[in-house]
Amino acid sequence: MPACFEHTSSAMLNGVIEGFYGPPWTDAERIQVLDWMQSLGLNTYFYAPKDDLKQRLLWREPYTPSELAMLADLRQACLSRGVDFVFALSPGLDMSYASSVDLDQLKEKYNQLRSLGVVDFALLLDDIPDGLSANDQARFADFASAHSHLANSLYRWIRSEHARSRFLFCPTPYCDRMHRSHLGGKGYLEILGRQLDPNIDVFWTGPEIISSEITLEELAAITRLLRRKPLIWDNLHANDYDGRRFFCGPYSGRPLDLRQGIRGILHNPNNEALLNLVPWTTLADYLQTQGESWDPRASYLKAMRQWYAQFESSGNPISWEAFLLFGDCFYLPQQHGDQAQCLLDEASKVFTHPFGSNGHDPGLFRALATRLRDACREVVHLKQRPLFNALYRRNWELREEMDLLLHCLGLLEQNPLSPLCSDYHLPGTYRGGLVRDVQRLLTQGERGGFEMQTNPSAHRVNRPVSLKATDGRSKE
Ligand code: GDL
Repeated sequence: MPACFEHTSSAMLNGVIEGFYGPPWTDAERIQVLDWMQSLGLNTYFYAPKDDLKQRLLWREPYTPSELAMLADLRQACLSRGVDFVFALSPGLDMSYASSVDLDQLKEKYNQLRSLGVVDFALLLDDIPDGLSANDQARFADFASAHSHLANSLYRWIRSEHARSRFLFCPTPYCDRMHRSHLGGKGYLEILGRQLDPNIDVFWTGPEIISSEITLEELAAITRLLRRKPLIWDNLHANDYDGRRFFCGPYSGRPLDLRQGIRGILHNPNNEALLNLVPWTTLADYLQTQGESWDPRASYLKAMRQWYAQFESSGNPISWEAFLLFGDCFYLPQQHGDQAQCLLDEASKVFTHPFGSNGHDPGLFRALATRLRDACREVVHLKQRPLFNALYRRNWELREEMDLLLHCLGLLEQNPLSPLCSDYHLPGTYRGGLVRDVQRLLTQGERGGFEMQTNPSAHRVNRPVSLKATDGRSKE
């Protein structure tokens, strides 16, 4: 281990968090990610996969020699590309904050990484049970004091070996909404701000977990409470909460002046590593822009040009226009790209009025839907099979919907009163499954509220079946 080390990044921490729920990236995916990071000038890779069991649920269990070898290679791959490596543990699911045994076990686990030469660490206490056990209550006045105590102890211990080690901390309330609802107890952030060592960086995701906007003004209050600039954990493109989507829209909703009020931006992306080229290219563009204005769409178009080069098909070429329309269908969580929005608007004009009654010409809708369907057909033939694999599910679903809409348009054009049905979109196999059926019970309005579905037949797609009890008797 070098006696003296320099961080690649002396000031802002900008880079990638592997911090999502779901299968962690493979070695090959991580190398691809790091290659991109290097070429984009992103300086920090943060290892925190929620479902590396030994990172979170089974945090007490040591890594095996082969797991450690993987982490050593990963750290080395970071170093050789000029990227800082940060390692996190998330013991909050069952840790006792008053237990010296637990503290020692935590240190032992961090020590495994220290033995590899890792110097920067994090403690993540997001998404954990909210409150102290009886044992811990006897020792700590509140949750925030327990967390500050733990983070400070670890920080001092880590710094005792390397005076410049970084230590990052994720609090239990990590966005405004959680703060307002007093997650972690009333005054959590204020206590944390007071008690936490001022050199520890604190993560913040903005007004929401998935924040469409983060502004300097909104951060002022939190900066005051934390007594430090927050480090942004950005979930803008995370898709672990909805496996039917991914996001390739631009880094946006963050005005340029935000950069002055934060310690950095670590971006927790799409689970599928290969789908993050545009998010990271635009993030890097945002971070490096010198001027006063930031145009996410222009940055997106530039980044999409680069991504387009990877969409070579073994069949017919995908046109740039079709590729852009495809990307616009998977833009940002709360926003469709322009072309996709246009397609949706045109489709609404066709399918939300009695056909022909509004005198609308369906030509533009047909052209866009056909272009999109054809692009989806070609995505199947991508030369880059890992990219095809990453896109497969969402591509399939999009193509099915376009097929259906175009088919129904054809029926309506023959007879505006025609019943709309398709041999390829049948109940059970199309939009089927328990989750879809359950989703139909409560429909969500634009403002977030839910309405009950009071027509019971509307949500039953399968014929009723009799359930067999496990002892073989028939149950109703
Ligand atoms: C979260 C989790 C994160 C997850 C993201 C999106 C933080 C601090 N934690 O709340 O691991 O990927 O939501 O689902 O953001």
